[in-house]
Amino acid sequence: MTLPKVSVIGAGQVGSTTAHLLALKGLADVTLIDVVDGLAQGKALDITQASPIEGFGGRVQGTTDYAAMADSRLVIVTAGLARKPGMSRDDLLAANAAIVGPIAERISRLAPDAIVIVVTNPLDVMVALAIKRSGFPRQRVMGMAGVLDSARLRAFIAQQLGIASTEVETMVLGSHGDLMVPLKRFTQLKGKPIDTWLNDAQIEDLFQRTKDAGAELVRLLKQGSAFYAPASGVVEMAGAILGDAHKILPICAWLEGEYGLRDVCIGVPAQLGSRGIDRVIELELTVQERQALSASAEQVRIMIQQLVVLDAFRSNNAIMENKP
Ligand code: A3D
Repeated sequence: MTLPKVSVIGAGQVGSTTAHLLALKGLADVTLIDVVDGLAQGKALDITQASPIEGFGGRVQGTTDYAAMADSRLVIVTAGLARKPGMSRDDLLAANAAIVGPIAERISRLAPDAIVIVVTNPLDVMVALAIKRSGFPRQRVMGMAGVLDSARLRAFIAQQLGIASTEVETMVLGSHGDLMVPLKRFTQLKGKPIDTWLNDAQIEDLFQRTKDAGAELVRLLKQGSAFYAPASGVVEMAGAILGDAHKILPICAWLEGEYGLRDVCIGVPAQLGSRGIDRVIELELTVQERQALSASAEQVRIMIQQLVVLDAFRSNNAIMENKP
């Protein structure tokens, strides 16, 4: 069976776990690319050696050569620095912009028809940067964060109630940071609203723990940040795209008027299919929910402005000339 080609840029914790899951689930032939010589090759070889045990047939190859991403159906960008204890995601802005900008240009030249999922932090700003520097339409560039933030909240609620996490439905919108917007009205179990299961103080504690979930893991791990659940989030989005599933997931998208927001990237529900984002779904939000989403978008907008000041949206001609 011919599998679609997926390239994963960055063979660190998130990238290699994503490659592993894509292979295990039989979703793709995977090309893993990293600047560190031997890293992507080694991870790919290791994953390949699991194939007879796990019974997957997809090819997994590793390389330092960006040209290997040619003809990818989907490119997943995980390259960049991860947080260290005490750092916020926003502290990564300039360093990761210098990595993601040139990668987006390479994608546009080497895989011009690809759909792109960005994972590198600060997420919402990196998605905006990838759109600008690739020149791709907004339907084909998105970020993974809402699936993870929602999964974290579902897991916390399930733990508290002692039920299966798959029974919990929720929706976390907004930026991937302190101003993320967990929607209480859209949180339910078996059709019963969350406030029939938990009191307001308990719900607020779980919302706060979700907002702090990344930092909690950074503190515990001491080196690096979360990767198992983030990789699962990316692979859920990849599966929806590769399978043309028209699944509605919370993703980071460039908005052009939806939710009254424009020219900013932010987490919203969207329907995903083989063309990327089929459409952004506009939920009926209360005034307070809308205000929370706007505040979150304003924070992203400030960081986009910081990138404008750094001149990060302009093409780096040196890289364009040196393209492989
Ligand atoms: P890490 O394990 O350090 O891997 C990053 C990899 O990127 C390293 O192997 C680097 O060598 C590689 N790299 C750096 N520059 C380049 C380049 N130009 N081309 C190719 N490869 C390069 O980090 P990680 O995998 O834990 O995290 C990766 C990124 O994802 C970080 O920015 C994290 O903050 C972010 N992240 C986001 C989420 C979200 O939910 C949005 C979750 C987890 C991690």
